[in-house]
Amino acid sequence: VETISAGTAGALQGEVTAILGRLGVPAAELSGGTLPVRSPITGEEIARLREATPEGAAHLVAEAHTAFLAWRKVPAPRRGELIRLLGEELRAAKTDLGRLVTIEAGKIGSEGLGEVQEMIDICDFAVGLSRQLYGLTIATERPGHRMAETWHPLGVVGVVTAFNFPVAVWSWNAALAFVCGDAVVWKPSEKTPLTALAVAALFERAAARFGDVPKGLHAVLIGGRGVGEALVDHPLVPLVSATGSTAMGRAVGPRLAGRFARAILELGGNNAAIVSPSADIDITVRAVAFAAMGTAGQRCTSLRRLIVHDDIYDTLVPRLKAAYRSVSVGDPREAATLVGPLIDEAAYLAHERALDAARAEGGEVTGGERIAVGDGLASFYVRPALVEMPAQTGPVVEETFSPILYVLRYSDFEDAIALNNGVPQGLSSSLFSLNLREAERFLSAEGSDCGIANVNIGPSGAEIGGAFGGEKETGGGREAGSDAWKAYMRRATNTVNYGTSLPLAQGVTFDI
Ligand code: UN1
Repeated sequence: VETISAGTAGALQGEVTAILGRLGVPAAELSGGTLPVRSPITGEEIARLREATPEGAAHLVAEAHTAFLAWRKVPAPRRGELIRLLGEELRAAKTDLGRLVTIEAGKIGSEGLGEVQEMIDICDFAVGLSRQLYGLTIATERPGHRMAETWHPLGVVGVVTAFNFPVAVWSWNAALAFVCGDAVVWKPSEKTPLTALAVAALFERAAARFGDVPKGLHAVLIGGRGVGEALVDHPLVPLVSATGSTAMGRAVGPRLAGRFARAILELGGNNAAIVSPSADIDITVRAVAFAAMGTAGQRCTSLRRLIVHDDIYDTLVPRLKAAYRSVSVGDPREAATLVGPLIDEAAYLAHERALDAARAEGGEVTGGERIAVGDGLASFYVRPALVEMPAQTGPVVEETFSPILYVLRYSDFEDAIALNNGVPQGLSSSLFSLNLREAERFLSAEGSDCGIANVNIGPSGAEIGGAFGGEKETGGGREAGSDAWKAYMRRATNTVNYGTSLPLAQGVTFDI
């Protein structure tokens, strides 16, 4: 076990209480409950929150539904004003909230701040959207008729989020849902409830400035599976947007389908990058380093598989190994750190299991070992692992939420695409190539089967302007930009007869 300097551990609870106080969460809310909250930086307990009960969750959903009935009558551009104010609150709170993300989720400083920036960006997007909830006018086959579609608010949207983007994923959903005229009930990860309380307090500040936001339009459910199930099963929740593991999606999806509710599922990824002989090596090394090691491999878009052409393998892989050996792993509060901790012990054990399984399949592992940071007992830091694999087998086809990059070889581009697509998950993918034919092939219908396909950038770090999500076991949902807003509204098709006769469609006659 390698040991790295401790940083300034110990004072985390005080800092958290102070930050939350500034953001509007009273200290009294942070103790006396049953849910311990730990910082992955040191493993120390930073709060102990009271948990909602399933009955309490049902009550908050009912209240949110009542709020929705009022909110849906507010004109959409006026609803956009609430999100404009939320964006202002987030700008003012960016340093504090970013720091809280660092403390609670273990992200390095720029990534904690980047997550808040992603929230600000989606607020801006949603404000513009509030004047663009367009429906179509459609040519009708009948004289004297007009056909159009109208988008109406949907209802209470359940939002279930994961620890790794504890606040941005809420914002992709909530900013759109509010301008679409919906209410939101949020079940954050049990591992990151403090950032959720902070965001809820900022929302309340924006709501107070707005003036007449109906009570209960936004609610947070702190707790575990029981409250999540109460949200997912509630008949007054027509849409649940859930981000997390494929296992979670398998539990949530059928429950929603059973009551014909909508689901936006953003589940596991197992993202690959193909490196062609024509690739710009400097760009490739930097992109791979960020995508595979950044966020300690704990993004759903993290790069997990690298598919390298034989002709470039011996140039690229040694450079990557050097980067893996030298990358700074440590306390994410220190400016020089690039790789912070894993979220908890379970994540570390999964990391170890995957590396053992890879070795058993003939994998050659560089790095991957645990690193003691501070006293090192209750925190779980690892050196990112690069694993040269003989074939795409065993742990390579699974998502392990840690910084493990499996490296595979190819000689034929079609085989590389087959490897890219040859896993159950379908979130994100990249190609590094300066060859136009390869690039267009990769992006074509016969290319990558993922929801995100990139050229000469890594698979992670998407902007909010595009629709975000993926296919197959990733769940098929789309969030954030493009026309993702349509999932948060219901569409009505309207036909109006302004003529003096009643022609029936399809030439049907029915003369009485
Ligand atoms: C996630 O990991 O759940 O594209 C979301 C990205 C980020 C979002 C990741 N904008 O990496």
